[in-house]
Amino acid sequence: MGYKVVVAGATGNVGREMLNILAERQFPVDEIVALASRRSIGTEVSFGDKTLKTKDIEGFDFTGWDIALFAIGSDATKQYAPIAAKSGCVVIDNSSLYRYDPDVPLVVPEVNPQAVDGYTKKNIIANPNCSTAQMVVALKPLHDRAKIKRVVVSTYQSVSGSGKEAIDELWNQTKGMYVPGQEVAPKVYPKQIAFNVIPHIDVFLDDGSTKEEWKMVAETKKIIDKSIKITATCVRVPVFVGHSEAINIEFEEFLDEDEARDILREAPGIMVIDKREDGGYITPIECVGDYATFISRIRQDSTIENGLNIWCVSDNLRKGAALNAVQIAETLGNRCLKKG
Ligand code: 2RA
Repeated sequence: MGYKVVVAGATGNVGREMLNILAERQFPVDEIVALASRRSIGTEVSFGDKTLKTKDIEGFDFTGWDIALFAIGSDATKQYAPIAAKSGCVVIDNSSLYRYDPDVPLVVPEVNPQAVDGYTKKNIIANPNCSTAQMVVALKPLHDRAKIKRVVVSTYQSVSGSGKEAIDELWNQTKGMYVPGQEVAPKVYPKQIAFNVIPHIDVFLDDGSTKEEWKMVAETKKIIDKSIKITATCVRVPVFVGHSEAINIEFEEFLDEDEARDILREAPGIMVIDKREDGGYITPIECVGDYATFISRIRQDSTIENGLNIWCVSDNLRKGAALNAVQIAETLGNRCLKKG
């Protein structure tokens, strides 16, 4: 006995990964359907060793379906999530639309699994932003041991966070640097991304921060503890998949680096790779396809009384999106949604 599962946005990077991970983790599926926008109907997508033909999300009847994983962006989510939720299908949404709604749980299963219990208010559960997900996995076990006062984070985010067009732009722009006449002008990004970094993700806000930076602050407070002070600088880098983060943490009390390393080694979802030698740390190219949130460069920050620095890397399409969504479905099933 399993669940009737919908994957909406099945032809996008995240939607395809949702199908891959549902199959990899042998999520109990009795029936599955892949939905896409009209322009992608009929596109074939893989679900383990099966091939699914995508159907039109427009007019789809969600009645009788148990769980819908949404990876369709905020505008389409606004249109279809209420329809699905009203039909009795629990929506696990990867867009930012519902993340800040007090009646919608925002969940990272390693951090606040109990929050899924609140899904009944709107029959919707929100997936956090990719750069938030990996950070809260790293912060929570440390926060439980020595309450976190303040976080300063700089992110190095891959282009896959912006979608397939951005991946193509990095690839073609890089090639174009070597082939005269094949230069590729910036389109997805305001400036060249090949051999460059761009300190601007999402829109600028009145205070000079960007919405991506605001998301990390607001979501971390909702998921872990609203008393934590956070400041973020989010940067786009010429990497295809894998977000990296340099995280500086100030605690209410001293936490020794060795104890922090031991805590992280035992924490759910974390892989510590931390040797003070050439190659003794994780890099984004090594995290691709993995489930783990990797932690390296664990060291005291002696410039403040109770400081610690860590380096955090994870596959933004997996823990940052599709894996977290599937883990929410697993948690929902284990805690409150009976099968079949
Ligand atoms: C990005 N976090 O990396 C945003 C959305 N996935 O572009």
